[in-house]
Amino acid sequence: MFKKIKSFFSSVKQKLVKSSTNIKQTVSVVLGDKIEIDEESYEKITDALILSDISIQTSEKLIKKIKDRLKSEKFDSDSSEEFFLTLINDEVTKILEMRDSELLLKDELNVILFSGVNGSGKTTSIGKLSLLLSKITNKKIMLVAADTFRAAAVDQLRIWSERSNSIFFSSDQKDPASVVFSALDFAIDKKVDIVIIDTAGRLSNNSDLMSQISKIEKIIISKTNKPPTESLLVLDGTSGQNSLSQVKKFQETIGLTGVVITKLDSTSKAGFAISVSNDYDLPIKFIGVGEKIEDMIPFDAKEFGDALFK
Ligand SMILES: Nc1nc2c(ncn2[C@@H]2O[C@H](COP(=O)(O)OP(=O)(O)O)[C@@H](O)[C@H]2O)c(=O)[nH]1
Ligand SMILES: [Mg+2]
Repeated sequence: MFKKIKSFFSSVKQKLVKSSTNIKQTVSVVLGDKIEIDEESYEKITDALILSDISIQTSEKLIKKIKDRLKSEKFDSDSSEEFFLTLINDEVTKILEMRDSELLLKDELNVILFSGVNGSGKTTSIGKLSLLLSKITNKKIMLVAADTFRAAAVDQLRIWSERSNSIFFSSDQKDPASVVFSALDFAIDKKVDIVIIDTAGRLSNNSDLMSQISKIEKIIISKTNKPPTESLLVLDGTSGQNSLSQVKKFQETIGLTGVVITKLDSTSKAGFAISVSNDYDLPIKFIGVGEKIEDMIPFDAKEFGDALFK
């Protein structure tokens, strides 16, 4: 869907440079002029992958796949570093390609629910997405301010709706699920094509937050007779693997269809994205690499692999 404006987006390679430098340097130091990879080298490279915030489970899986391949493929000791990085790149891309990263949109009312903890980048990502969609489709878009916890959050979303020429829905109701209820009535009445729902990331406690998001999902199901078209969890890339526990909690509470990983421009931990996909069986739909609209990039496994390892 976004392919026709591909040149519009920032260069993933440039934005992920902090993450890629680490892995490449280690591989270069470890392999140096080795003519074969010994156990010690494998261990050092595994450590480097883990340090770049790929989970232990995923790092070990990658190394195992590479070992298996080297049983039948000859190790090219003339360009050991490049050869090895190509192997990792290949395996990482295979993992990331297993799940469909394309944003799903149907010819009916689409509901896109955004969830995630406070500050992860939900509102910004929604703003960028509505702008992107308004650029490439003629669909009627509506943003719903269901983060009733903070007044500033409502204004922040309103500004994005103005910039993207989309309909803005907010309400005086304090209960976010009630806001979503009214918003969906309105959307159905006005024949809106895409409803994007912004939610709160912090309530008085975590179980309140989880029951709130679950209630919102139930309202969507009862109003549209199906789960949200997309249910996207937004993760702060700078938290790296620390945010993996959030994935688990949200996944236990609602049916996620994918993740958006933000702030990958300001971290060396981009590797954790591979674990999100591998360990939780979720596609990455977008990555955020800065504050501008061109900095929210539709995820492409090959491009991501190349940015980290090529
Ligand atoms: N560098 C960078 N900053 C981001 C990105 N996405 C969001 N932010 C910033 O993160 C902060 C929190 O974002 P916000 O959308 O308000 O988070 P929310 O609480 O989840 O709605 C804001 O200052 C955003 O500008 C990104 O991809 N890169
Ligand atoms: Mg917000």
